[in-house]
Amino acid sequence: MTGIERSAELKRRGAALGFDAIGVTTLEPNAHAAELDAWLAAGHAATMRYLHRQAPTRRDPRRIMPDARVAVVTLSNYYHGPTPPTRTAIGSANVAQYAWTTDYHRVLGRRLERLAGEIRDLATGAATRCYVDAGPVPERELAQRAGLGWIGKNMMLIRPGVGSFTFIGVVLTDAELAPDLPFEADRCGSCTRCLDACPTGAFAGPRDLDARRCISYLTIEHRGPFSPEEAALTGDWLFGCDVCQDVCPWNQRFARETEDLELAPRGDAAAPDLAELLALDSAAFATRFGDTPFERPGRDGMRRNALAVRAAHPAT
Ligand code: B12
Ligand code: SF4
Ligand code: SF4
Repeated sequence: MTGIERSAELKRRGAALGFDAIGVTTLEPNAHAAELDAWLAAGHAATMRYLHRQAPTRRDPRRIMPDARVAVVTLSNYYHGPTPPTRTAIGSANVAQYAWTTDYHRVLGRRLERLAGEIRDLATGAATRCYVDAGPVPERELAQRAGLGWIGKNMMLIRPGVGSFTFIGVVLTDAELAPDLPFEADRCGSCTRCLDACPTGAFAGPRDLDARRCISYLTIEHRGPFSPEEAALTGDWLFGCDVCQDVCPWNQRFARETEDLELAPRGDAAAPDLAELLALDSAAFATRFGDTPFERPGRDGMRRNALAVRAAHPAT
């Protein structure tokens, strides 16, 4: 089997496993390492120190697995349809759509392992390593290079006909697989909707998000209490934020509800009741939300977020 035939067969098998798109790219040094360095130097990573530590590897992804020849990059659509602007009036608060389901690290981690199994079946003896939102892997960069879409001004990987409500997964391998052409076009054009709509003014410029002002960072990655300014920034969002994706015309026109049963929405995660959430002790929180993305900030972080929403909406 040639590399071209193997890539084509792998994409067929990957589609059968439930991936919405698959591309292959080689592991040259990151063409946008300068942008990464400038972003880190500007302090836009906030307290995410691991991004500074991982920078040498993100600049040169071959360091992750020196024998790897290619990255097989996957997209999984998690869109659940248009959302109301706020739900605080009925006693819950906004949760970003990616967190409405069982933690995607688990779901896609398992699926990527099955894809890795297919790679080993097509190339006997091949080594494989799977990543989803973990490790020093420049996932959006690799997805763009694998031809899956372009990087929008909101920094999201956007795929024509699909949009940006997608998870990215990566399998590194030493198997011989033919790479795809990179997606070179920038289809944002003169649009600036995402930059203008961000409720906290978190974009310092196109493709330059200052995490210190980003609701997603504050509600998910920030540790410890909020300052009064940070609490005011989070507004109606209990966990994550979708505004810069919701307003994007490529999502408004093309995003379709996922049919992926493993990513089906769960009511308790999509619209948690604030009073119930605040009443949970650590053990009850772990039982209820231990397999969801809420586990990342944990019970204390989610309490902090819920109290910030309450402070903004005393009636809830
Ligand atoms: C840290 C992180 C965050 C941080 C910082 C976000 C940011 N914009 O960097 C915070 C907590 C804020 C965050 C938020 C979100 N995140 Co996040 N996050 C990550 C993580 C772990 C690292 C990203 C990173 O390195 N950022 C630093 C910047 C500088 O690097 P970068 O984003 O890769 O950008 C590269 C390109 O922009 C390129 N570049 C720069 N200029 C140009 C110009 C051109 C022309 C080109 C082609 C490229 C290019 O250079 C950069 C460096 O290589 C990745 C997983 C991973 N391992 O990559 C997930 C990841 C990016 N997040 C993801 C998601 C889903 C989200 C949220 C939507 C969640 C939510 N709803 O709340 C938001 C979206 C916010 C936003 N608009 O970016 C997905 C994105 C999927 C996609 N389709 O793009 C990822 C890939 C996880 C996954 N496996 O699915 N996230
Ligand atoms: S996720 Fe929300 S707060 Fe963060 S940049 Fe996008 S719109 Fe702004
Ligand atoms: S809203 Fe406009 S500028 Fe922002 S990512 Fe979408 S197309 Fe690009």
